[in-house]
Amino acid sequence: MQKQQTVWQSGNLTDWSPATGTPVTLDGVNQQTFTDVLNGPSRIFYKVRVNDLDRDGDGVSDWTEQHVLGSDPLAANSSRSATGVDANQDGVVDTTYSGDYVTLVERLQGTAAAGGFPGSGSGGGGGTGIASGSTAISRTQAARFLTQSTFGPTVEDIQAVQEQGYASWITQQAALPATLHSPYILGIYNDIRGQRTGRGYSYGGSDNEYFLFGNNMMTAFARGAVNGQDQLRQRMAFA
Ligand SMILES: [Ca+2]
Ligand SMILES: [Ca+2]
Repeated sequence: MQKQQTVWQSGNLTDWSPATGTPVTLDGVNQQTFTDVLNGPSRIFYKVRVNDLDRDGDGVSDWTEQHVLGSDPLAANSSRSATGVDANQDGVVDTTYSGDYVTLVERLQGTAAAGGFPGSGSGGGGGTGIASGSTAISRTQAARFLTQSTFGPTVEDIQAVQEQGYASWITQQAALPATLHSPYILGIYNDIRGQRTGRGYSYGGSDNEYFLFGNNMMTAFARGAVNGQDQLRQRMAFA
């Protein structure tokens, strides 16, 4: 059983309390019968709450402990010791999280070396023997990486980094053909000498003695930065 069902009762739909009575198990199904409800002196409302079973109360469901973390569903700190958290970083521990919950959060974020559990100071996770997950890249980590290596993370890039890993993504980026500025410059040069249909550049002078402003070189770079697939190369050029 991975779920916990509880029956609650209320007389006014606002104040709820656990319903009295003891369920019985019949053919593997928990049942509870309430008597004298319909003809009682006042109305009573009932509702059923279904929660993930968390027998050790560490904030991690039994199912997750057994099938994801491999931790003990009957011991709150089976994977590591409890960790104090100083969320506002004023030097005072605000609350304490159970060790298994911290392990779950680290699993979601990636390992301590690459991200870790916020507030755990030393980075946590070391030497606890918690298996695997060491190569998992969280969306947060991927986004942080892409903020540094591109002109902004996209959903597609985050997915790619998560799937490929950092090194493979960099290798792939390096192999992409370079987004060159010269085709754009040549394009507007040809345009100004011809039909002048382009609106994406600026020029001065007269019809016969025209010239391209120097800032067209800057827009060539910006176009590459925004549209180029070789984001890493463009970002390095920018740096
Ligand atoms: Ca638990
Ligand atoms: Ca546990």
